Amino acid sequence: MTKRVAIIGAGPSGLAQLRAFQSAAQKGAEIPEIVCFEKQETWGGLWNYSWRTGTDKNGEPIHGSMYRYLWTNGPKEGLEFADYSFEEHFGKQIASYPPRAVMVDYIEGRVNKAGVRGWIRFNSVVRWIEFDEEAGDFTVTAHDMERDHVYKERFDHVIVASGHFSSPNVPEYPGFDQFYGRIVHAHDFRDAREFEGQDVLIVGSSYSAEDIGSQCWKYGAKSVTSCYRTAPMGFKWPANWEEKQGLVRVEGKTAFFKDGSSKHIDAIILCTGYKHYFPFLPDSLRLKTANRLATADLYKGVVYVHNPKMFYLGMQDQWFTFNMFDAQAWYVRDIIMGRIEVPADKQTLIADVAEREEREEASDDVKYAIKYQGDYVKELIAETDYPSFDVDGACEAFFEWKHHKAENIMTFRNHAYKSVITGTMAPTHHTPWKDALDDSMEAYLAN
Ligand code: FAD
Ligand code: NA7
Repeated sequence: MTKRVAIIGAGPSGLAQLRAFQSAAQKGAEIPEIVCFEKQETWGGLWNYSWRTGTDKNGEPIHGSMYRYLWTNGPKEGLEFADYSFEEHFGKQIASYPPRAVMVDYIEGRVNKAGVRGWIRFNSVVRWIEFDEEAGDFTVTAHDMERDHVYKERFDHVIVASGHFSSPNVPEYPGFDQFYGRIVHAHDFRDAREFEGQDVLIVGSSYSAEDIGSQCWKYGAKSVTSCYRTAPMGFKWPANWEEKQGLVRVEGKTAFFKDGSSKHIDAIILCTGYKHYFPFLPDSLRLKTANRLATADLYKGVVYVHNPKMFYLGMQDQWFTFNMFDAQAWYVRDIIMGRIEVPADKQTLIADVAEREEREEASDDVKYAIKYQGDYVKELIAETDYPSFDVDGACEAFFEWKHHKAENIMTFRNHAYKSVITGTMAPTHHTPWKDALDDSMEAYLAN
């Protein structure tokens, strides 16, 4: 009997998995029956923009954390699909930090070409998954929101590709309940213009803090104050941006910081990260990990050590994204199709995880971390037929990006890099990022 495989989520990771199976079928292999469950009404995962916050039209928690005017925060040359270049999609080379709408178009282009949309059940929320020890298979309970119908189906394998930047980590500080203004987590941030003319406090010091603060600055906030818990971002900020040590409390419209200083603020944006959250999984199948490069309990970063018939994609903290999801998806496909063998001994799987953790912890250096994840991508693609590409070249693009950010955090997106897939240099964008207020695809492609 043909194997059945369930994929949870049709974001970049789930779509990578569909493309991996389709590519094997295209080469003449017999592939399992694939069912991809997606709770949103379309594909693209986080890259879909929704104005909604809180719950969707069906009452389900909104998945999206994307906001208007988002341009990629790393160069596109680091994430390009090895089997589908930006040039193939757009018919020309494009600038290096595309806005969200351009990225959605690119993501869709590859899967439209592959013709895999029919494998996805949209508006379908996975509610629960159980493993039957005797039968050795999984029962997936799904809710078809269109028909308002809950049903169960059995699968030989489950691949969880539900993302991990959707369920917000929301700390509370003294005085929040009495604050005279808006307090919002990055997950619910939608449009920087809301904060025009305001003194904005950003809590956190990672990607969301940097980019949401920059958005507010670009679209007219009066001032930005960011505060860190562990380490500052340390960029050379514009005159109306100040970075401060940890927040202690707020009182009325005043924020107090660890160094004893205080500041007037109108709004607080919590850029305090996300939680790996899988409400559809029992303890025995649920991944429990921090947001790090060497994810807990995943052999080769994808096989769940406590049940190797179950896989997770894209659960790592991410330097590499789309092409890493591809590397993982091709690898998982080949395990399922019997081309790659997973060691039967659980201790071997656990030892693999321990070795990855130890290697990640060996250095705090950023270049080391980028190379670490690049090496991981290389390790996986060496074992499958995913088109090999110059991963070291992609690491170099990331190193340059880091350098450009250190030079000037408000101009790094004006730089261009060379594609490691086609070897073509990207054009410099026609307008500096800070002046480009229109983030539409038409405006961006007008080079
Ligand atoms: P997601 O994109 O989160 O997709 C998961 C999918 O699973 C969703 O469609 C969701 O609806 C579905 N799903 C979840 N639960 C269920 C369920 N129970 N049943 C059915 N379906 C379900 N990466 C970059 O490379 N460059 C960037 O510039 C960049 N910017 C980012 C900006 C923000 C604000 C955020 C939050 C992330 C950003 N990322 C960026 C990283 C992002 O994680 C990846 O680009 C990518 O979207 C991850 O893909 P994914 O498929 O693993 O997860
Ligand atoms: P990250 O990268 O996980 O960073 C979370 C940040 O939040 C980090 O600076 C944390 O500081 C900070 N944090 C967490 N809890 C607290 C509390 N309680 N108080 C103060 N600060 C806190 O999440 P991001 O949202 O920035 O990025 C996630 C993805 O979204 C990324 O891929 C981007 O591309 C977009 P710490 O250093 O731990 O002290």
